[in-house]
Amino acid sequence: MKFVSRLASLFAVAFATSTLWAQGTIKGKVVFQGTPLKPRMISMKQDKKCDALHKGKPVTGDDFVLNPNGTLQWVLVYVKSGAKGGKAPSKPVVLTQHECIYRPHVFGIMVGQPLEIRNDDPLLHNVHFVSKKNGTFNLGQPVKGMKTQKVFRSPELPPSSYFKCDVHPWMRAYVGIFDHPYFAVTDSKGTFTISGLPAGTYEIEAWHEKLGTQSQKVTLKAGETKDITFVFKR
Ligand SMILES: [Cu+2]
Repeated sequence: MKFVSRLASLFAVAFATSTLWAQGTIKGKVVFQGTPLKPRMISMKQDKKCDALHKGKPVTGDDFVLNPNGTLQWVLVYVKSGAKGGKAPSKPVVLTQHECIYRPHVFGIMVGQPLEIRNDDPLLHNVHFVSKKNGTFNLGQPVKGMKTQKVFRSPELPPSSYFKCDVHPWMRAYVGIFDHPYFAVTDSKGTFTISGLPAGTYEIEAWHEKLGTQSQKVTLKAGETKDITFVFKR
């Protein structure tokens, strides 16, 4: 009997500890209300090879992507304040130049985490990184299959940190560089998930290339999942 009660108290302690340390999740969606921006149509005629990859058809830009369900894609959502630390993953984030477009258009990476930049196209791209806190670099990738790795050293938010291509002026990708792992980018349903958060109060910010930033405070109990919505109006 004594053994059973001791076992029970042991379980109680284990349960309390796991609850205390349980990680929480902030997820949700980014909604758009108002008059949508007109899609930016990109003509690739100035590089015949790019144009041929799209069979001569114009391509819609990624700067304002309104999903069929009224949400926005390519919104970077991140913990602006209240979060600390975390080890940078050794697994690289991949930025691809595919059919003369950067993929993904917006992404997050941790300080110290490798970024692998790839050329998927049988033509010359020039990866030109511009920033205020992480210097600049400018590298040619003339051959399909080329890969280059880079690492960033300072936290920085877009739009000051971005990639362009000096050969193809329509190409652009934005990067958010973080000293913690709590960030996500909205998908084709406008949703995001930031998981692994300890209990606490966080300022969550959402950044859209054309519509600026929105923020809100979220208090998370241990192990809790909170569903939040950002609304961008125009
Ligand atoms: Cu290019």
